[in-house]
Amino acid sequence: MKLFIQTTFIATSLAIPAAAEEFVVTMVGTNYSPSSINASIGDTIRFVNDDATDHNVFVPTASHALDLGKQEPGAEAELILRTPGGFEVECVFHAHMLLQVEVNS
Ligand SMILES: [Cu+2]
Repeated sequence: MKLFIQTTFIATSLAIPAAAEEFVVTMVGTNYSPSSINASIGDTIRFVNDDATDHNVFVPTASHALDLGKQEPGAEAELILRTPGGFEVECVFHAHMLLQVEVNS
């Protein structure tokens, strides 16, 4: 039983890179800040709405398609990066809000 637990623990550890980073992207002044991110698979982006208005993170790129839904002021949402490649994050409500993300394998 003990051996089984240790083996399971090692397998789980290998699946999650130890150096995974969290990038905090603030939505403020109807902009994403920062406006570009260079990340790796396993990293997380945490979107924090510091604005007085609603936002809605979405990605139209087919390989990374995503819709995090409406975020009210003060709300946070997380995106775990699982697929390599580049994509652009937009906002349903503000066409000029853009965030470039590059995910390295
Ligand atoms: Cu917005």
